[in-house]
Amino acid sequence: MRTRNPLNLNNERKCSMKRIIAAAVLMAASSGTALAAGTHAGGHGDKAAAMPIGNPGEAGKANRTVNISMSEKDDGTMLFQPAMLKVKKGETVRLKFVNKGQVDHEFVMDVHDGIMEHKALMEKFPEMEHADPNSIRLAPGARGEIIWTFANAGEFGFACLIPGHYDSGMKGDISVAN
Ligand SMILES: [Cu+2]
Repeated sequence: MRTRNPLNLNNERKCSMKRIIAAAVLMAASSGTALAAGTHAGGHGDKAAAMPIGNPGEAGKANRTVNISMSEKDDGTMLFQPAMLKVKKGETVRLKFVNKGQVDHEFVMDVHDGIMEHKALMEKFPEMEHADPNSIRLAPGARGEIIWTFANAGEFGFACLIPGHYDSGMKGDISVAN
């Protein structure tokens, strides 16, 4: 049950949101061009350094672990527990996830606008998965983790952007204090 590196399991199937956005822009700009086919590999990593919410952290610097579960309730509600994270600017945190539900779930953290943009894209391209370092997708029963350094103070968010899940309640807030 313990998965050492779930992020790398299906890399060839995944593509980053940046590439989805690029593909969407291309589709809008030109039709008929052979676009994006087979270009998904290696589409993530370095660009995370520029994210306002921070960047992938070093395991050795993580002095705190936060356990986050993903699940559904009988009434159709979907949720993260907890749905509120409080961290300090510069803090490196080990976010440990477990999908206790019956369907796939994901965790994506970003500025609120970024989450809403991702949400709209996921609704247009429901088959897309992101492999960005600020996200993780887990099958039912799977576990995984993200080690992250929250570089800037501010209010951020997280969500599951599999179509329908956000609207069923899968969202939360990250407050990064100075
Ligand atoms: Cu979900």
